[in-house]
Amino acid sequence: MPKFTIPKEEYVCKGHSACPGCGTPLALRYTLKALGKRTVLNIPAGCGGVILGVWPSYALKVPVVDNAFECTAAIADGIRAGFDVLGVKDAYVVGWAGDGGTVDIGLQALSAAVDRNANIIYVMLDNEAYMNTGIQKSGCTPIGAWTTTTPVANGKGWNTSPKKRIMEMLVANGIAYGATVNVAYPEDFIARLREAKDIKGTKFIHALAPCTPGWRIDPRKSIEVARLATQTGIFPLYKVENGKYSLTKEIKNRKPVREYLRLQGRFRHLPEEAINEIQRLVDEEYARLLKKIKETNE
Ligand SMILES: Cc1ncc(C[n+]2csc(CCOP(=O)(O)OP(=O)(O)O)c2C)c(N)n1
Repeated sequence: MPKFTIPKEEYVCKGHSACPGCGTPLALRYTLKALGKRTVLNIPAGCGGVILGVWPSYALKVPVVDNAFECTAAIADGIRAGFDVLGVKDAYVVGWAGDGGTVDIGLQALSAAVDRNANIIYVMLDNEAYMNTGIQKSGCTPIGAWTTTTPVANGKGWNTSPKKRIMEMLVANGIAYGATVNVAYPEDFIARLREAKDIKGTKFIHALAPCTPGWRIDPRKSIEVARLATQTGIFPLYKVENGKYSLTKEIKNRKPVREYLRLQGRFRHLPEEAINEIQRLVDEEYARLLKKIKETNE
């Protein structure tokens, strides 16, 4: 008999309106399996806000506050403060925003919450663009990707700016706990949330989740693609606790980034030299991470 480590309870119901192969419902399920029913989600505009349905249909078993884009972390902190006044100690408050709603639009409120060490969990659902409004580039769009605002024509035009180093920014800002998670690794995803929930202060979870129309992938390959992001080292799984970095998923032999890129239409245009350059950048970034792990644990 296999030993199941993932809680059976489901807090995301059937009938949500996410696209087939979307990573967002999985990330929501894992988050709520880890935190349980005494959780309030606080969601701004983006796919996470709209796939849950329109009243009287609603696909979650926990309450959601639908907030303005810029203030996810501020409102989460406000709810926490209200709970504290009321003496509610057993509930978790989660800010849940997309990458656009975090690294671009909601960054100021998030940084201010870290300054106050607000006792909240902030999950950034990273599908690497503004997907809900039609695949525009965000600060988390990777180098090489096609988006509607980085259109490719005549062998050029794809996104050339690197992903914003949001974890680095928040570590420099003094975050209590930070971790990267990936919907292709549910046990690890749940373990990080469980770890985060008992730490006092602001916790940041950077969750990678594929968007099938935005990444131009076969919905049936969504998890395979997400797993390759970690297996190639493009999206390493690690955490930062008390300033100390550690890998949460060791990848012994990293696969070539080509395997990840070639499954996705958003990278289809890339010539061989661009793929080699992306490989070089990923190797460089991975080495930086290993160095940080070494230095912060000495
Ligand atoms: C202040 C404000 N600016 C712009 C919008 C329009 N808008 C709605 S959803 C969205 C994209 C959200 O992207 P992201 O946060 O990455 O989430 P995703 O849709 O990819 O899950 C935008 C720009 C808005 N609702 N409010």
